[in-house]
Amino acid sequence: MIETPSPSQNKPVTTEQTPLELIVVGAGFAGLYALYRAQASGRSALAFERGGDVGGTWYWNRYPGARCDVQSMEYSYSFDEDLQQSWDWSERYAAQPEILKYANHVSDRFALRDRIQFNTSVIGLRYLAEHQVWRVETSNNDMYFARFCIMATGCLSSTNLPDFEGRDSFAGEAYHTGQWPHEPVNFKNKRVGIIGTGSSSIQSIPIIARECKHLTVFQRTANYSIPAHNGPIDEAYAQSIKADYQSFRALNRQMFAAFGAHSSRWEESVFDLDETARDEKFEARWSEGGLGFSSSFSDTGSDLKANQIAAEFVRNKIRATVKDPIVAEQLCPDQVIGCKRVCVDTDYYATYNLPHVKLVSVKDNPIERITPQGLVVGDQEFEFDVLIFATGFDAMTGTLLKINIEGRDGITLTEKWADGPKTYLGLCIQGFPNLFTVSGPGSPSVLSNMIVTIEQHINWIMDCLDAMAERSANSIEATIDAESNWVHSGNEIAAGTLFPTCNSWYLGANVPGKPRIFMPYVGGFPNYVAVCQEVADNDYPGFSFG
Ligand code: NA7
Repeated sequence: MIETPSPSQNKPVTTEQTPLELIVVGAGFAGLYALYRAQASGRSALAFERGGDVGGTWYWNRYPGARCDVQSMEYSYSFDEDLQQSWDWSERYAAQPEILKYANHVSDRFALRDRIQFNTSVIGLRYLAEHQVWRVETSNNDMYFARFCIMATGCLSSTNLPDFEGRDSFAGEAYHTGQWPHEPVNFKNKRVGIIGTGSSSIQSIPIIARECKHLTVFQRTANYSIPAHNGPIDEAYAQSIKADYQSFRALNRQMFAAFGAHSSRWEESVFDLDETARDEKFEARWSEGGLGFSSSFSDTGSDLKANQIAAEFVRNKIRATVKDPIVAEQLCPDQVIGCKRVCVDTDYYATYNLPHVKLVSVKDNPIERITPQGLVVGDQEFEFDVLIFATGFDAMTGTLLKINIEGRDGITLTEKWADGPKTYLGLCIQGFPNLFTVSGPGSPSVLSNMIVTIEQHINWIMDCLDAMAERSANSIEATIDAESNWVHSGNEIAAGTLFPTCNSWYLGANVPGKPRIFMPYVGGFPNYVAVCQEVADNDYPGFSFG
């Protein structure tokens, strides 16, 4: 039964006739900024958060070594000068605890907590066309009404736990990296198995290996990883950024992925140089480390032959690091570099030189079943005390589709997206008026610096609400034509890149049965912002108002 909530700041009584202005789903970086903007503009707002506190992705992903792959000076909010001046990052790449501390700091500084219900999932959203409001049902059996919904649900917020036979029969300790316990996990004298070699695994393996008795890594697809060269933040560098932070932010917003303005990148083609000169440049880029390696030259991110040269450079680094040549070859990826998200590591490949670390390829011989003792691959049985699923996420759409979202005319989001996600600008969905997605499919999202994208999205949404107020509109909805054109042009841009050439989570290929659609907008952050701005400046073509 749905109960009437008792009145309080974070449990307001609402009705169809007296709705809140905004419901925000999620209290990660997107939800927090949405609340901040709502508060600053005097809009009533309430957020629901599944976790026990703020932070979203950084609340859940507490596995050993969890760290952002975008540098600290770039991965932070830019909306408040005092905030960005007063916060000091301790490392070049911030670790999860520090990012979570930052999310908490922002929540306290701007008094956002009062408007968040923690440990509360939104389980149903239904658009009541006759009232032009959304009815929101929560896991606490409460019900609220709001004019607008902002889905700040994150892109990597629904874990992917493959349906291995006997998966739940394991009798030891089992963890997923994306739902890591809050208490430290003790690996001392334990035999540990880890499934998956994506970023979460690549970050945690070197740390777990230092502590455990034996570590076995089950790899289906080898991944490219570039050294982070992490360390304490260079104070002089941090101060030089802070001296004119807004210019640094502006420079980064001009970058394809809204970060990396200070990283080396060459205008010339990889084919303009002879092998020696080319390798010197790759070497310099490798020494710098970080995500941008795969697009060091003008064509390494876009031309297959150029890309293969960059890929071979990394493979040679792996061969030079890993002493056992068989293991080294197993660790050498063969897909396009960058078509799966490149990883950024500290000592990942070198960890395989430790005598107690073993790599098992499950590429041709998949994991057959999980047993109470461990797992079985072919005729080999492995026994563990701890089994870690570093198997990733049902990315970008997983969390949205878990909520029963019913739009205008009773159509559900699950029905609407049966063949893959469709949005206009990655912000709105035809048939779902007054509902906005943040960093959703069709936006630069995971191909960009998420905090920059989040600020851009929320700013656009708030401007849109102002524009609606000016024209006394109660509802906004994407038209079917605008949505189709956006999806079509997004697919066309993606088809012209190297991105769809491998089985990545960008494509939904990691989740059995998920439609294979390249989900993020791949035209680059600056182009995306220009289109969004043009739409706003020209009275919102592609939208209908009611
Ligand atoms: P990822 O990058 O999706 O990695 C998941 C890993 O788990 C990847 O190596 C998968 O292999 C592997 N996997 C998934 N299912 C299976 C099965 N059934 N058998 C064996 N191996 C499997 O997730 P992460 O959490 O590491 O990183 C997510 C993002 O967070 C990352 O890109 C950064 O943006 C931060 P596959 O490659 O599918 O063959």
